[in-house]
Parts: sequence; C-alpha cells; structure tokens
Amino acid sequence: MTLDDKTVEQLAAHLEQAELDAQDVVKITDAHPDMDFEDAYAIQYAIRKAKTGRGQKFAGLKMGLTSRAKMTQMGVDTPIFGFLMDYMARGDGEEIRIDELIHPKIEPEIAFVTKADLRGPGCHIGDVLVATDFVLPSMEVIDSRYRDFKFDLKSVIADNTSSSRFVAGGHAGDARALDLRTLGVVLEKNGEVVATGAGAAVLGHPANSVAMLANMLGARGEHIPAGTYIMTGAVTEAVAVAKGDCVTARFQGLGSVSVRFV
Ligand code: 0L1
Ligand code: MG
Repeated sequence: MTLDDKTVEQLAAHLEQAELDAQDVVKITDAHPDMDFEDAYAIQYAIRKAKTGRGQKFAGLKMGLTSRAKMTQMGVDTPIFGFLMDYMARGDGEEIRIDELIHPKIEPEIAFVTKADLRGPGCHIGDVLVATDFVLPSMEVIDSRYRDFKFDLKSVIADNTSSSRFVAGGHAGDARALDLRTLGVVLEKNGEVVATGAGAAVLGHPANSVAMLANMLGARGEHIPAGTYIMTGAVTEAVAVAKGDCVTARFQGLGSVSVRFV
C-alpha cells in the first residue's frame, strides 16, 4: 500500500459521489500516480463498506476484462473483480433510468449461482462446475465514473470496475449439461443485431472466470460463499445505450433477457 487510510476513504467517497451524482471525474491515478493494486482494491472495498453501512445489500460479484479483446485494449493480462449491490439489480423486462447514469454501455454475460463455497488457491473449472447451482442469462450495464471511459487498471479497480446495473434473466440452466464454450449469444438493440459472441470469449470458458475469482479472493484470504451470484464477464463488446433504447440478449438454450432505458 502507498496510500494512508484517510486518502483511501477520501478517494472512495469521491468515486462513490461521482456515481451517485452521475457526474464524471478524472482518473484518480492522475493525482496519485504511485498508488498500487492493493490501494485500488482498498478503495473499492471502502466503497462497498460505505454502501453496506447505509443498509444496502450485497448482491453478488463480477469479473471484468475477461475477454482477450478487452485485455489487449487495456494492455493487461489479468482480469479484475468488483461487487454488485441490490440497488443495481433489475429483473427481465424492467427499466433503467438513464438520468441516473453517466455514459452507460451494456454487455451480455453468463452469470453463475453457487451452491457450495469456492476457495482458492488451486480452484479450477471442475471445482466450479461441482459448486454451481445454475447459470442465468444476464446483462451488465457498465458506467465508468471516469470521463470518456479514460482510465488505467488501478483507477478502474478502485471505481468498482465500472459496475452500475445488472439484469438477471429467469431461465436457469444446468452448467454441466450446457456447453458454455460454444453457447452463442446475440445482442439486439431496438430489434437490430448489434453484437454476437460465444461463451468461450470469457477466458475460454465462463467457469474459468469463476475459478479465477476464487483464486484472486483466496490470495486475499477470502472466498466465494455458497449462494453467490457471479457475473463472469462480457461475451461480446459493450454497446453504448441511450434513453429510449430497448436491449435484448438472446442466449442459446437459456432464453433471453431484456431491459429498457427510460
Ligand atoms: O465488466 C467489465 O468488463 C468492465 C470492466 C471495466 C472496464 C470498462 O469499464 O470497460
Ligand atoms: Mg462486465
């Protein structure tokens, strides 16, 4: 760590306020060029603590930058993780208010719900499939608090990996019966196909993303508890959305999930 506790708290409050006001800010490494990854996660955890301290409920975990394309774009080779809260959740077909967000983008993701604890190090795809209750078609709305989505890896980790909203579909699938690598996903905006992909875009297999999360948490002395909802990462590129847009993601064998921006 390079930052003291007070600075961590101040940066957490600064980024959370940007989220709550839907007001963009410049990346925090501009003022704190020496901050390290431990500092970045400490800021993210301080935001989570502030939200739970105000009575908001933890709703799950997410992995970000899990596709080769996004990692290359960021010049990194390691995914990152963040958290989800109850107020971020929307059901299939529900609305998201655009005026609560800065410059949202949406991406389809395969979510896992666990039925047993998962602990790293050494967690692998087999452990994940045994510990998975079911998978759900989902979409994540990312909304970086940084101006024009301009950030570096430490800044985006501190900003809870751009987490903003998520939509979980209702059609549960069996992770062991489905081939999640070849599972095709079609993303439509206002009835037009805007992106397509397959599950293998997520670290070769979305279950690898859950295993990596367990291992990253294990390195911190934490684990994924049974019953955790986990978004594994984008199957396609993220697509910008505006007021009035209706977005549907169709998942082969898992049905579809939709959301409207109002
Ligand atoms: O969920 C994601 O993969 C997003 C991670 C943060 C990077 C971004 O905002 O594009
Ligand atoms: Mg995502």
